[in-house]
Amino acid sequence: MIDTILRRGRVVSFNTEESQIIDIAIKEGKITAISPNLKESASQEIDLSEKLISSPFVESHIHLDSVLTAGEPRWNESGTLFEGIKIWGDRKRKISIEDVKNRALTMLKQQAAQGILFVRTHADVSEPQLIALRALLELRSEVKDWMTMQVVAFPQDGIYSHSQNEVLLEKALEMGADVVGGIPHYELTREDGVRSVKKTFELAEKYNRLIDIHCDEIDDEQSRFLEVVAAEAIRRKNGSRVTASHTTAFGSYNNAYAFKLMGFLQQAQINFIANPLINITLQGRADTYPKRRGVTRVKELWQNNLNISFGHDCVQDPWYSLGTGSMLDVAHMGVHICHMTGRDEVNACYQMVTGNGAKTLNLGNKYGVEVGKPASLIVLDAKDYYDAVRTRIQPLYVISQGKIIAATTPATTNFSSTGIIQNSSSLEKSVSLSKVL
Ligand code: 17E
Ligand code: FE2
Repeated sequence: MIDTILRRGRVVSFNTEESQIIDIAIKEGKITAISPNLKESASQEIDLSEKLISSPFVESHIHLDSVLTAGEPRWNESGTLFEGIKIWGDRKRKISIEDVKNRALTMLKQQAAQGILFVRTHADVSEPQLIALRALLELRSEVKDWMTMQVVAFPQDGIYSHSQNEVLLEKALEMGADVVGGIPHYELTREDGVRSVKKTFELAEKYNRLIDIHCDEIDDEQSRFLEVVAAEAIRRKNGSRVTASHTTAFGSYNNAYAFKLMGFLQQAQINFIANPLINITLQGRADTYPKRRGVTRVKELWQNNLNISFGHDCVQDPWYSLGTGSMLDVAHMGVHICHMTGRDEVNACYQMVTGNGAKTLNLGNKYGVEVGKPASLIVLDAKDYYDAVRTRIQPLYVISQGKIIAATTPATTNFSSTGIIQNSSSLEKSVSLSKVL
């Protein structure tokens, strides 16, 4: 017996933009059939009325340990990365397991309601108790039935800036972090930065983990650790397991160097993550006019067939006091600041918050709307991907591993030219989350 059938949903091909109306059968959390007209019946049947079915959103880069702390203990007045690191340094002296778990769980529910079912979060491991890491590892197992989390051991203050940080990073891997991080541009010297990249690769090999390095997150055109990351990946032939996050300095490199580097990046086949909302706000702060956009060469990386995804990076924290967690907000900002306004380019930006993120996270068979895979998908009231980016609409349904974990009733507006509105209660928007949360 089939558990659930989703009737008359619309799938759209990324390549041809052709759409097809299909039914999807779900049994024991998996997709068992996809066909235009399923004969079988199920205990739960949902008519999707030709609404768009999409793979879920993937949040490939967020710091869940610092979410929802904006203003604590003070506001970031300069708007810079470095003031953010200072403020977080003060805030993290007061963190507890409960504090981190409560804020992170609130965020994960908000993300799930917006169609995100896969999240890679950084956990600051340059804090002697490793509280953020412990909290996020606990949460990773507590939410696994509805949300897939990856935790990066991220040495926010640098690996060599403090004698114990190298030990803490390795301890974090022993404790079960999925990914090794680094922050070479924030090490005390260029040499320490190079050494830190090598250390990250050594640890990844020793513990068989993925790599995600905060790399060249600065407007300084002399910040050139991306070439070191690429060189390590070329020598070790592990590019698909490596990610360079931010790489904002790449936007400031001269074209002659950028062109040479692009060739090395193609050899390395590493993944990239840009964070448009945060890159446009944290970078350019030392400029007068014209001010740089502070974002990496997203369009050129995409045109060179390199895998690039978009992340939110922060929601209401010392680095960025705004944000809702929506990946469509992120894609929308990406379209603007990366000049990705062509039809194919907007579609590409949608892929940067879905399939490209899945590739970065090495999700493999866990991701995608296909027979035999987990039934994890979203339903959007949008004509196509382009329309979804334009409207940034919240999903009608979010289905995780076969269960409907969130359903949203769209807001309706009653318009009256006479100024008399009959029924104002229908203006209310409601979001319901099922018991699994
Ligand atoms: N830490 C960092 O080094 N860079 C960032 N963008 C954030 C935290 C959010
Ligand atoms: Fe980050």
